[in-house]
This record gives sequence, structure tokens and C-alpha cells, in this order.
Amino acid sequence: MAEKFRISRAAVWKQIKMLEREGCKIEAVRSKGYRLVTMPDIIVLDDVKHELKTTTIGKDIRYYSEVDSTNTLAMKLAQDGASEGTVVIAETQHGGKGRLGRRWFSPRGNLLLSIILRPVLPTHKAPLITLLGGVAVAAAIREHLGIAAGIKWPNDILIRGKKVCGLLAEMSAEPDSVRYIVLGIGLNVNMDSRLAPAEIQGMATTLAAERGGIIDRTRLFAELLAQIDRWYRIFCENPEAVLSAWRNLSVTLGRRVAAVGQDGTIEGVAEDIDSEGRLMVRLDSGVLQRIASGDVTIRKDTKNE
Ligand code: BT5
Repeated sequence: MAEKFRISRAAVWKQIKMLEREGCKIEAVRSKGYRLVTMPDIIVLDDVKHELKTTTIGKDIRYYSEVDSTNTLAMKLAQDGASEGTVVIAETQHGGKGRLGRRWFSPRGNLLLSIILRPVLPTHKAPLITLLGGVAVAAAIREHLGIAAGIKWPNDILIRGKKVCGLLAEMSAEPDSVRYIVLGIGLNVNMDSRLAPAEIQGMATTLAAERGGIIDRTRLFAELLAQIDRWYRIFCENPEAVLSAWRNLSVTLGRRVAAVGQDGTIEGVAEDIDSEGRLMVRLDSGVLQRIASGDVTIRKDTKNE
């Protein structure tokens, strides 16, 4: 190595020690050299920037070891004028947020990020951004890793029925138009699921578990940003194209679902989504009901198999 790089042996040693401090496991054999045994599971931002060919998303990436919530931080940055496409990513969150005051379990080893978007969009169409996020994440998982990920309305990505990713869109809006939206993505990649809280054991999964091996988060992150960039551009030109991609990736449509709303629980068959992203459920009475937000449970099909 010293010969190849035309540096002293002491200089090689210094670099090796630095790599070890960053978490690389390196074997040294006297008068032979060094061997890289394992690399640490960290996101290498320089590599992401190098790989990224996006037009908007990820031009500005803010990387943190630990934050409260990437969404909360991104909302503040957006409020202070951060440009569209700014990405906040953290290795871990101590206050990771789900919807409706719920928590997002955010240990190291996953992808936890938020993207600032400034679409020209009427407020009532803001939920479409969550659907766009779902399409982008599912596409990244399918194309990059070849794993059959599907979308459960409105904000979950599932693999074999288990949640691998949750999306959380928050916005600031005028009465009729969006000022900015922060799209938060929590994607389980390499975390040890055995450390997860009891409530999510059995219902959550990770990409590493599904593929059977640690996944390079740097490359996956770059792929994810590329997919978001791609689908965001499509969305701005033709939102209907995102809706049809969503329909193809959906694990909700055509299934019998139960939804908890303001008027109690309803049950029926999820027929479609409308142009505002609402789920259209055909009740047993024949009435078609639109659900704008909330949680749906997919029932075991009895009437619809
Ligand atoms: C969500 O909420 O699924 C949205 C999660 C968004 C998280 C990202 S991480 C980056 C960004 N910054 C944030 O602070 N948040 C976003 P919801 O549909 O309400 O689901 C929350 C529920 O999912 C919890 O109540 C648990 O049951 C379950 N859950 C929590 N952590 C999980 C995990 N790591 N994997 C799978 N399920 C989890």
C-alpha cells in the first residue's frame, strides 16, 4: 500500500487507525499487510452525493447522528426558507413521530428521513403526497432489492403483510393552497427487530430480514431519493399517473377492510382511491363511502374471495 500510494508505512498505519475509529474491522498481518474484514453500517454522504443525479430532491442533505424527529426539524427548516428538495436524515431519533401522536421506533441501522416539498397544490390534495411517497418507497424496494413490497392505504409499506415503512406528511398551508409539505419516511433496513417494543413485534419487518443479509444503506438511500425525485416530477406534471402506479402497488384495493372514522367503524370492500387520495369503500348496504384519513384493517376476505 505504501508503495502504491507513495506514502510511508507510518502514514498507512495512521489511515488504518482512522478507519478503525470509524468502525471498520481490519486485520493486520506482519510484513504482509491489512485486510478489511467488515465495514461499519453508516451512511456515507459523499457517496450519496456522488451517485445522485436528481434535479431537485437531495441537492441539500442535512445529516445528523441523532435528532428528536427529522420531520420536526425539517418543518423548522422549511419555515426558515429551506429550499424544495432539502433532505434531513438522521441515524436515530429519540422522538420519532407516527400519526395521531403515535411513536416511531427509530433505532440505528434504518433510514429515517424527511423531505421538504413546495408543490403548487390545493390544500385538499395534500394527502396525495403520502401516496406519492408510498409509490416511491415501494418502487425503490422492488427495483433495488427485488422484494415484493406493497402499499397499505394510506401510509404503510408492507412486505408479506408486515410493516417495513411508515410515511408521515405534515404541512403548512394557506386556506386553499399548500405552503410546504414535509414528507417523512421511516424505513426499517438493518435494525435488530428483537429489540423492538412488544407492540410492534410480529407486525414489523426489516429489509435485511426479508432479504437475508445486511443492506448497504448508502446505496439504498441514493436509490430512494432518485425514486422520490422521479415520482415527484411525474406528480407535478400528471398526478393521475401517480394514482395509477399506486393502484398497481396497493394491497388494500379489492380487499375487505374495516375503517375507524368519526362515525364509528365501517366495513366494506375497498374499491378505489379518488383524485384526492380518499379510499372508496363499498359498504354492504351498497353505499360508496369515502375515507379521507385514519387507519384501515384488512379483513380476511370472506365475501370477496
Ligand atoms: C407512521 O405512523 O407509520 C408514520 C411513521 C413515520 C416515521 C418517520 S421517521 C422519519 C420521520 N420523522 C418522524 O418523526 N417521523 C417520520 P402510524 O401510521 O401512526 O404508525 C405508527 C405505528 O407503527 C406505531 O403505533 C407502531 O404500532 C408502529 N411502529 C412504530 N415504529 C415502527 C417501526 N420501526 N416499524 C414498524 N412499525 C412501527
